[in-house]
Amino acid sequence: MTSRTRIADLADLPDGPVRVAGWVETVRDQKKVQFVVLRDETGALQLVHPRATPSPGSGAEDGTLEADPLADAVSALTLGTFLAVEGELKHDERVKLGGIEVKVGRIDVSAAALPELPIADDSAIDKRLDYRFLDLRRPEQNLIARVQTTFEHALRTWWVERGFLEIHTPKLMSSPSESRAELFQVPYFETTAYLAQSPQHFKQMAQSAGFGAVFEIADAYRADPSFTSRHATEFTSVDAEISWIDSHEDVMAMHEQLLVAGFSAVAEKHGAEIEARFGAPVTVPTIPFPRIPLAEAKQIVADRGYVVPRADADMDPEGERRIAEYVREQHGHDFVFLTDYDASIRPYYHMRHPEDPDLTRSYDLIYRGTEISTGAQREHRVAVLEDQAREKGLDVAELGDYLDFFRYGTPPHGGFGMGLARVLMLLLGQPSIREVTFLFRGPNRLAP
Ligand code: AMO
Repeated sequence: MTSRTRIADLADLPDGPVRVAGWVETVRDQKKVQFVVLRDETGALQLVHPRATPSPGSGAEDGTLEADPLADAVSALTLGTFLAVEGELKHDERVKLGGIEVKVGRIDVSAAALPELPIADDSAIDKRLDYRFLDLRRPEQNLIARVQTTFEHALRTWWVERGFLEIHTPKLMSSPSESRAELFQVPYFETTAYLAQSPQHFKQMAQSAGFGAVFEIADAYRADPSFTSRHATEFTSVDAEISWIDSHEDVMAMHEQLLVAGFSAVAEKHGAEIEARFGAPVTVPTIPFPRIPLAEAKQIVADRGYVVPRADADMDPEGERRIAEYVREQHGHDFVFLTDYDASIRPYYHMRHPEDPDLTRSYDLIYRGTEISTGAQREHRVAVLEDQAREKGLDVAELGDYLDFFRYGTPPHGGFGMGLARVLMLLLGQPSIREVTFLFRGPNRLAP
């Protein structure tokens, strides 16, 4: 392994020889001195090379430059080129970029970039996605990747410390995991397989397996033709499922504590940098998050002048924005659980309220006006589950394996699924999940 000092670690070193490595961000090729800004995954550094000055009597006093192979190498550097540099570190508070610079002694080009980069910082998002590997070099994108890492790590830690098991469920399935809508089918030898729309079936299976509490962070697939800022055809779904709950309230209690753990870790580790780069602080939410039954939320929004188009339907995006506005005004909170959805707009596997079977023990979580999650207590009594499936017009035979999970004993259970990119987009004030997804997949985006 080539030894190198990461740029962020240079400030703590004394003046002296160092080896750094990264890519060329800018070159200022002046007559007397050359400057290169070198960036790595931790920061940017000024490299300096004073051109060789002509020695008296060399015949070069007339303005021609002294032979200086290093200067020629610097002049030849194209933006984006990856290279390693050996040189002398010098602390100098006049240097704007971090008060340090490295005087170049030797350059080893790893791979030179073509002379013209195909995108700039302000290129349109589609063009940037065509060259996502270059787009991801921007410090904002690097920060997003670090925030995602910290957030996921904090969720995992929170779960693992509480005895949850991490599961990896198959993404190739013999039956649809949510519904026949938005379903990708793939040829599978002599038959057809479906790509998992969520780990729903198998995280519930883990309850019947006696695992108690499980989580998974993995891809989910939806053949969703929409081009909104919050829909992808492949997305990272954050899922949890727990046994022995009394109602969806227990799921919400777990969900909000988990998010506080995730947001606290992000605020602590990246809060200052997020504020500097994206202009807004990270707000760690307080517990409990407000909870409003869906019917009441629709009424609140209607009273404030917006009638959700279909009375029997879910909140539409405008309704979500309006209810979030109300919650911000009344409770000073960025989150709201909308609860007790009508059975008619929920999947058959959501448990109904015993005292009002038209309503489910379910919720959606809205963050800054956008849905980030759905959760519920599940119907674990197989006869009731079959009835509810039939009521929705489903072929019970097609659900075969899934229903078997509940035929040999199962505890009461529930859980949620949450879109990782939606959380990051809203947390970091980004305009689209395309900005916070390593490689976005949509109806017209299959490469790179
Ligand atoms: P649901 O279908 O509401 O519920 O999905 C849960 C969350 O996943 C995210 N999501 C998406 N993100 C990006 N692009 C998409 N096309 C997309 N579709 C969904 C959203 C959404 O809130 N099995 C249930 C969850 C459960 O009850 O445990 C489910 O999948 O953030």
